[in-house]
Amino acid sequence: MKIVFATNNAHKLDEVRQVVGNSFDIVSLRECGITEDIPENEPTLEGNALSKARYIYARTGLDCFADDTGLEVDALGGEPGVRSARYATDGHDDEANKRLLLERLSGTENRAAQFRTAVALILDGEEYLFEGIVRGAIATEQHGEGGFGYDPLFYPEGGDRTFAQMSGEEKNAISHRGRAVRKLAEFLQEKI
Ligand code: ITT
Repeated sequence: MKIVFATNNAHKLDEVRQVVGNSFDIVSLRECGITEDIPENEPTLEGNALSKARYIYARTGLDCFADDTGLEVDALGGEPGVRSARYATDGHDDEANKRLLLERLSGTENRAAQFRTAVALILDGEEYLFEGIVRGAIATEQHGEGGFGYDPLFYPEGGDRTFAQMSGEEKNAISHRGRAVRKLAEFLQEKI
């Protein structure tokens, strides 16, 4: 089965392909010839995931899914959340985002946080949502070179390594995205 993943983030594409293995043929936007930024102006992760999937479905007419992910920090009332990509600037400046997060949490003892992923699927014109959450804590400085985005600052619960200190497989086994995409894959297995 072929399904389009509506993302411009190459790291997400790698992670999702690793999770689904050979069970599905995940087609990238580049393979569909789509290079523009997909609008994400909704106030929730679910809304953005749906709007990205709808945009690609309207463009291609193909079954597709999208992922919207946010880092939700308890002491910041769930921020940066849906604004995680544009936390520090209008663009996707990971280094500035991480700096701002550390600044906002400076001197804060409660470092509890979670990553949350909403996956929206459009299959035969019907819409479905899946969620994956991992609880953890924000580090006081960056650790590790792997992963992407906020990974060097996130210790998943019960671990002493950040996501950026783990292999892709280790991250996927417990991550927000791994969890949401395994739900998606199970659902698709039942449908085909
Ligand atoms: P698409 O919308 O094209 O899928 P994106 O990079 O814009 O890609 P999001 O809006 O979902 O994706 O990302 C929100 C922010 O959270 C962004 O700064 C990412 O770097 C970060 N992020 C997303 N998933 C992450 C993960 O698994 N680990 C660390 N940071 C992550």
